[in-house]
Amino acid sequence: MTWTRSPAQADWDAVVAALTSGEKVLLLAHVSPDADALGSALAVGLALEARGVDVVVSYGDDPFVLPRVLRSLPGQHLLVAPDSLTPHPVVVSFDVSSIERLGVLREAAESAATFVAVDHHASYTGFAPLSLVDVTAPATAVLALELVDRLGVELSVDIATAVYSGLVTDTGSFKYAGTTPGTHEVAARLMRTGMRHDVVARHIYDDEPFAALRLLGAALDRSVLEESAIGGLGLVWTVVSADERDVLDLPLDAVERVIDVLRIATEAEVACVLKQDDTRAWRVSMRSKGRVDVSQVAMSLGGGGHRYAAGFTGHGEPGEVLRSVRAALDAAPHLPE
Ligand SMILES: [Mn+2]
Repeated sequence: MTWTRSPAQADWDAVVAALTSGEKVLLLAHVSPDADALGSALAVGLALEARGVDVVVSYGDDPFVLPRVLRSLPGQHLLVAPDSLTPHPVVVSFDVSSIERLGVLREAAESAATFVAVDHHASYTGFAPLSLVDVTAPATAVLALELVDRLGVELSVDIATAVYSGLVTDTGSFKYAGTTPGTHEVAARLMRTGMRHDVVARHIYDDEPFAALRLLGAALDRSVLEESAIGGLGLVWTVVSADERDVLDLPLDAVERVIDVLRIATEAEVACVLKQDDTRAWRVSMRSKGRVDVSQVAMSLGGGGHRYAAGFTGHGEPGEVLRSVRAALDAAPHLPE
């Protein structure tokens, strides 16, 4: 199934009807939530709260660790850990491209009377009975904003802050190719509420413990450039182990910045970072400048994402995981710039 069109009017109406039916609503971000997933869920959560709906927000991480993106997100009073959740008849997932990305909350979603997915991934698998999916949206947060509007809730500073956090994250601060004039119009509308875009930017991009800088330096220092990889397009990669994080007492999301720096290397079309999580699995992040669709590469390895940014989870020795990445990259078609 391909998802190329905007959601149909009837689907929007059905979702608004479900959310305002008087039933309890559970809004979900994907595991290890980023600002787009959690910002979208919290924005809609705040809107539903304003409408008097009984609503909570969660994500299926076990243990339930609060990610650093929460520093910029309002609505945190809506968060409930998975083990404290009661059954909810209406469940909506945000920015979740495949059912596995619901983690320990998969069952809670699949057993709900109404299960909706709101997403913008080209790799969205169609797992939910009701889908609001637009693969041309630069962020799920844009769809969340439309949902807020359709709920008839006035755009508050808090809702705008949550939406903006997702938008600025998924567009790479409005740098990625998916950014359109419409993206900036959405951003302008959000800013007109008086929200503090400078504070959001600082919390998301410019606020790390000193130890995270040490880790970044070490990860860059050991990075490897393979100029002849991917038929000469070039690959740059590095690895960050769980032991190394433990020594510096850093959570997994402290490694997030490494790929953002690594990907600027001129000689490499694709950047790849292997981050070992606390279960010793490898979370593999990939970034492309556009000549290779890394979402296709990630999907062939059990993950997903977008043309320019994608990832998957690998197991075993890092060298083994890298071999599978190289093989998948070599098999990927070269696209025009
Ligand atoms: Mn997203």
